[in-house]
Amino acid sequence: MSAPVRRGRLIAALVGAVTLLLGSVVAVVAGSGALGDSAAPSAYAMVRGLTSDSSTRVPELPGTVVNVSLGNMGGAMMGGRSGMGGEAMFLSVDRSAVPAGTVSFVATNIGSIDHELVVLPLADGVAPGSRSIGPDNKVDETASLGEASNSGGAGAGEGITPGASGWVRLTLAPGRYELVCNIAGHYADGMYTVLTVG
Ligand SMILES: [Cu+2]
Repeated sequence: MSAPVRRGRLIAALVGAVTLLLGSVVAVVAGSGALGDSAAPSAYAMVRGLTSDSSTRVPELPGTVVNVSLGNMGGAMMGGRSGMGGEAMFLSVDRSAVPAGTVSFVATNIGSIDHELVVLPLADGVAPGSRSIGPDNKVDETASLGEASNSGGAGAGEGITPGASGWVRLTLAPGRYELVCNIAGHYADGMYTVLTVG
């Protein structure tokens, strides 16, 4: 047996091994893809939310900027309701007190369902979270000073989608304010916090 023949068989064996290896990698990728589509919708929504987050460009906003995080635990499978006695959703701020004047709110949805930010006055001595909830599962927002509910834009809209941000610029007098999400059921599930303006 000559050397070239031996080398030829070796190459053939290597090509065969590589082909088998590639085949199994493709099978593994295809398998995990099918699993991801059918068995893990919340994980898919989370990844989609994280990737679309970077596509929201928030412009330079005037005054004191308050960053608001809107979110919910449990993902899409929870269907937007906790079923565990509330507090399954949250609305949090990066600062709880700001000077009076121009205040810009940037609301970012880090959850898996739509949310919004509504700014309401809060009377002295009244605890946040104590508003009465109507038959539509919302609180009265007729006294609203403004809202960020526009995905990737300013002001009012149809709700901020997962991963997106909305913003609103307000002029606030000294006092207490309650920041809420007034999508049906969300206030009852814990989406409120206090902002003190002074
Ligand atoms: Cu909400």
